[in-house]
Amino acid sequence: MSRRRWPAALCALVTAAAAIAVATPAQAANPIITSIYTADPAPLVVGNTMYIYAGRDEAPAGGTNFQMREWHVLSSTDAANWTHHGAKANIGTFPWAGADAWASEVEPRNGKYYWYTSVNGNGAGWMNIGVAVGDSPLGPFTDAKGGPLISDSTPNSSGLNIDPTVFVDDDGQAYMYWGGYWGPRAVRLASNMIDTVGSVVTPTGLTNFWEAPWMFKRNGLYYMMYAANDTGGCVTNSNYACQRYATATNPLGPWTHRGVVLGQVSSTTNHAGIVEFNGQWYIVYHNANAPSGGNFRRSVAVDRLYFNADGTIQPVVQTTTGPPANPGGGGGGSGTNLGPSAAASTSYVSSWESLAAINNGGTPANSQDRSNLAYGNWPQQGVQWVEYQWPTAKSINKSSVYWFDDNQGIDVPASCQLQYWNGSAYVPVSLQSACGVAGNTENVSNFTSAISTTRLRLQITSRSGLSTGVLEWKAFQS
Ligand code: FUB
Repeated sequence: MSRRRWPAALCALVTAAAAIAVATPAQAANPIITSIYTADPAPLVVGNTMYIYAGRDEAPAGGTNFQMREWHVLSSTDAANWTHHGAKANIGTFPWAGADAWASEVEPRNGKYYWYTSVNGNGAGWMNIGVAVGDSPLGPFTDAKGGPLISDSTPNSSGLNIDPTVFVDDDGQAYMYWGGYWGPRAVRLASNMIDTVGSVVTPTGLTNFWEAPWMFKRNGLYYMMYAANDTGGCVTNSNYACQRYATATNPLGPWTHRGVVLGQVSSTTNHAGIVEFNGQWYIVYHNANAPSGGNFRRSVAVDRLYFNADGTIQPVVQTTTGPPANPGGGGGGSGTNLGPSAAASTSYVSSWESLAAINNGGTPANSQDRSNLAYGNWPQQGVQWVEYQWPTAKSINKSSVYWFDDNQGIDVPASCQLQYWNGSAYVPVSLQSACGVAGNTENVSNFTSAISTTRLRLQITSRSGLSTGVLEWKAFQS
């Protein structure tokens, strides 16, 4: 696959162009958006919404190189009907960069959203990894670091420092994988999410790795999907790429190659992400199938992804229809909500608020909605908790929490943790992604496997100088 460098230029124009923000519905079909060309999609689930962060292809018809200056965001509450929110970051977001808004991924942590990007710096070397940060999935995003997180001068960096994928494990340790030109790399990230910790390592076992890693965890097993371009079961012509995958029992490997997830697509590049949403798994990828599309005019598509009972992944069936609408059940969970049948307790409740709010079955309109009571713990700060207790053990595989924010002393928390009583102690529930702290939405937590317990606890850590509250907390029977 040829890649040509193009001169760093036009930053100011980029900023102006990206300021045109739109929120328009897109059709339920593949590609999911055809009003512009989009590429390198990275899905993220926050509450009952799936977001896709994607680059924009602006090459003219017949163009022979990438022209990419912006990163756009789409969202959906059913994985079929998509809203285009426009460009939420661009090359101008990074004052030290000059061109090439290539693949990116957003990772939430501590109530913030970190957008890791491949971008061409102005200085020596070519591609760098930058990181922007915002307070919501839609930003606004600003440069978090003032310079690249990874560059050609990073010891043991990849031959092409592109395509970051960031993963935060249950113990809070964050990892970043990235790389191109057959050079995968990995490094630990600090809890501030904008510094690396320790040495850059070269992971082993990612057979035929070319670029575009995507990391996730399911049932305690780590998965790494990545683009390969070999002709030994991957593609018919090595100008194209497929998505292979490997698994590991340690986040830094060693990895064991498992096969092809997504075969050759109609564009030469192949870049994808995998996510669980409303109880089903999806792959988000790009192809050249939009009208007048091409290798540098790509478009994002979404399809279902299926696991076998042994944890291996079935090869994806690429469709033109996209997946059927999956709005989830009961707003954030599809099983029976065990909250209303539980006895609730808490470390502290303000005398004018009500603990009964958390399991009285309300559906808040937003985080300020007190119409069905509100639980708050002002003036307490730091760690507080609410708990459900049942007379007999319940099997639970999902939780959702709607945070209270009174725009005064109570705000969404800095972090949260689900814990359960194992008969002798409270222990953390293993979640498929970090406990969500977004306002104005249900923060759904899928457990990596169902737990059986009589007591489920939601531990809440406040933001500095603030207290916390809950409007509704659901615990779903598996
Ligand atoms: O879109 C530019 C580059 O092409 C990405 O960074 C790669 O993953 C490939 O899709």
